[in-house]
Amino acid sequence: SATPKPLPAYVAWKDPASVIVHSSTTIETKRAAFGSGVITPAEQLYIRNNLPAPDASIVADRDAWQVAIEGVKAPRMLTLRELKTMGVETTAMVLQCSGNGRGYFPSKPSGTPWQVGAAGCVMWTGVPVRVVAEALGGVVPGAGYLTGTGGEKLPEGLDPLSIIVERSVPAAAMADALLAWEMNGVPISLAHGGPLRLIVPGYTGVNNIKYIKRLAFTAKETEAKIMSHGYRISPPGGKGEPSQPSVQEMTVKSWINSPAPDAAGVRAGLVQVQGVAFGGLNGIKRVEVSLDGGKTWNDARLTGPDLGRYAWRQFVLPARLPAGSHTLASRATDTAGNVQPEQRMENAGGYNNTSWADHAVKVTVA
Ligand code: MSS
Repeated sequence: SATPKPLPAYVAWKDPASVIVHSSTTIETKRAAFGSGVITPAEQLYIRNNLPAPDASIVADRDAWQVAIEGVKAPRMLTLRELKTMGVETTAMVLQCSGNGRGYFPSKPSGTPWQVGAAGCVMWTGVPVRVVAEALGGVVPGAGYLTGTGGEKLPEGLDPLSIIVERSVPAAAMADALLAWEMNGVPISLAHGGPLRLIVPGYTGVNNIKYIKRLAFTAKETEAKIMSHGYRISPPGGKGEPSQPSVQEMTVKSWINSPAPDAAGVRAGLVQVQGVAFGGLNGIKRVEVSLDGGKTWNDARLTGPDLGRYAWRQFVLPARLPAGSHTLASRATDTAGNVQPEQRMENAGGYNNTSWADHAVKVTVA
């Protein structure tokens, strides 16, 4: 239907004009709402919850929040108050849902048909996970994974493993991971995982556990269903299995935000073609823009501050567009030389869409 859904109560503070409400737990930033600055304001940032958000009472006394640290020599509970005494770091990072771009899969995989807006670039402040591990005597030998558990209350009568939000990432990801309490300079809202969130830079959204209640260095991946069968790269038509690759590290991607696909009133003449590019674990070396659907490419200029390899870069190509229809596309290259592919990698869940062709923008210039 054409009537937009209203914002649910726990995110009533979001800007309704900037977002598409798919459901109470899936809210996307409109492509045309992304601005030219590097940081995405909280009011515009997308929302994805696998379970309903916990009660707001968990952010009433933030410093009292407790997280269990396990798989270290001296495992214990730590309060947020204690974590704040242990160290502090700020990292800018692209937070992107694993299914961002699913809406461009012609196979229409089940799940939210996100276009570009299940992503944003945000600043996280917290204590580095490695600092916490060192303070507790170091990681136990043989721990190959970092496992985070979400603090949602689980519905009764169900096998907890079938529903709990618990994910494992390779322990190496610990190098830059944070236990974060601020987002964009203010305490993390409940909707984005306050009071405390695990941040794993360079990894897709699902690996960044909100309201984290347990952080464990483990020998194996968690057996939670969201890990073993969810978020797997399955062949088209197939089902998720533990043997398939998990959706973890992000790879090089870019898209144009302005002019937006449905932009009205683009006038012939000089146009600033703008968008964002990021490399997942790597920084961005180059962005090219095509004004003819990918036949020819021009080097765009990176604009704004470089907030590190996990942040996105804004880019611009000033272009003279004559009246008529144009297909604009962008193609990014990361610092390791990986080039954004033309085609998506087909998979049943509609994950990891980095195709520049899928993200191309058709505009009509008057
Ligand atoms: N966490 C928790 N705890 N829970 C849930 O549900 N989800 C995921 C992450 N984390 C969850 C968590 C997802 S899935 C995502 S994207 C993210 O988160 C989002 O975020 P925000 O803040 O935006 O909402 Mo896909 O891959």
